[in-house]
Amino acid sequence: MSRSGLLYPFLAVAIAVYYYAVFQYQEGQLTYHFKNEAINQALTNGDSTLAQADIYDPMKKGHQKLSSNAYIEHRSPFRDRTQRGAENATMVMLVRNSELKGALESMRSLEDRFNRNYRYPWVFLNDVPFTEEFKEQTTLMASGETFYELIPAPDWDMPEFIDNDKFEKSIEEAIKKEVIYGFSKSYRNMCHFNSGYFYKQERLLNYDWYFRVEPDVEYMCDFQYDPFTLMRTKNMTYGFVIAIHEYENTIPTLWETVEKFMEKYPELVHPNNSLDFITSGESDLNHNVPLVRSSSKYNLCHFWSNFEIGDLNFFRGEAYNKYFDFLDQAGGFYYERWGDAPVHSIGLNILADKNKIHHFEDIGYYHPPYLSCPSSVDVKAAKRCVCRSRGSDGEKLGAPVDVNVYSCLSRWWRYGSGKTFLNEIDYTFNN
Ligand SMILES: Nc1nc2c(ncn2[C@@H]2O[C@H](COP(=O)(O)OP(=O)(O)OP(=O)(O)O)[C@@H](O)[C@H]2O)c(=O)[nH]1
Ligand SMILES: [Mg+2]
Repeated sequence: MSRSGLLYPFLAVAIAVYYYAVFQYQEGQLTYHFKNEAINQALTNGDSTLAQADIYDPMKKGHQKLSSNAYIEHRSPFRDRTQRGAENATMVMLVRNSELKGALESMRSLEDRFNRNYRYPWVFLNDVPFTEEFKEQTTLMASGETFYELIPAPDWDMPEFIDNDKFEKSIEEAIKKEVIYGFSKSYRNMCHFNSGYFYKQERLLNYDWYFRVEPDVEYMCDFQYDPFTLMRTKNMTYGFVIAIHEYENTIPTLWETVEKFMEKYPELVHPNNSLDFITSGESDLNHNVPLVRSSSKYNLCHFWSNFEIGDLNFFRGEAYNKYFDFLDQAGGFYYERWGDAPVHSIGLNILADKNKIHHFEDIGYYHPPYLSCPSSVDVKAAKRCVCRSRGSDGEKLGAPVDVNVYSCLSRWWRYGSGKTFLNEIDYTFNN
């Protein structure tokens, strides 16, 4: 055969090979496309068996790796956020967008130690809208539903009846006297809001119980029970962990205002109140060290309100609201720097039955600069406590605050609902 005679069969074979290759490639692409579609469909339908069977296997020869991370088990969209805990309760965090990292740290700790087994919702409150980043990251950290609420301006801003000049002067004065957070106007709004408005927020009207959480705190022991259920079944109103003294220069006229309130509304003072807790002054409860000086009958003791588990109906009730309105009208949230901790606390000490206030002695808790941790070795082991020895600033932390001289806990044991012993709770090894 001549050379030119070979050319045509050769061209025919080359064209056939070319078209075969193109066909194979396209079929491969199509199969790949449909396979991805099928996987995506399966993922969307929640069919994880099919999805997983076809997901990228790095050991399989020639198995194309998807250009997304779809081979990672696709959890988030199907994550079941249905509440498992039995109570009509929520976590609540007032927080700024800039505190996202601290919010995540607190959430991580509370979810791991408690909420992952109960999936109670989280309600986030803010005086400005939450950023998408804040919402996305906190929702991924939460086990339950999440809600993001913008506080209405009238609930956050300084009330109109406050005299602005007097307010500005009080800020200058507070700066001179080095009152803690005295320079900050927003801190005053925050304390005012936490004292009289958090429980009025529309979202919280759906719930009976709240657990207040702040950014940058840590829960250091497993809960091992639902504190909301404990509160309900033991008929409690309010739970705290730490009780300490307030800085007197933040509240120069708070106590006289409280006394006026009690004179005006004697019928609201509970017959089984815990006024002795906040007015007694013997120093044997303080290692015989003189008490923090106070110029009024108020000994400055209060429950540290960055941790609270409470009955929202108590705060929404008539007695507390008359009390808050009375204090509000006196102006001390803005002319002084009244904190929500002494305001909540004194309200409870006057208006609630002292036996309905519960000291959570078995929740290890850290809010800089103090920590509280169970002292029993057995309880610490059974509840898997890891009590921090250093603060978030790296400073070595002393012993738990509970029985140091700034703590008011011993006074609560004498004048409040008494001391319960941890070994009344069944933490034995075999149960
Ligand atoms: N949205 C919002 N939240 C605030 C503002 N100021 C304070 N908060 C929140 O209110 C709570 C109390 O404020 P903190 O700054 O922790 O006050 P504190 O506990 O007395 O002081 P620290 O020792 O700094 O923790 C925290 O949950 C804060 O995130 C504010 O201006 N806007
Ligand atoms: Mg704080």
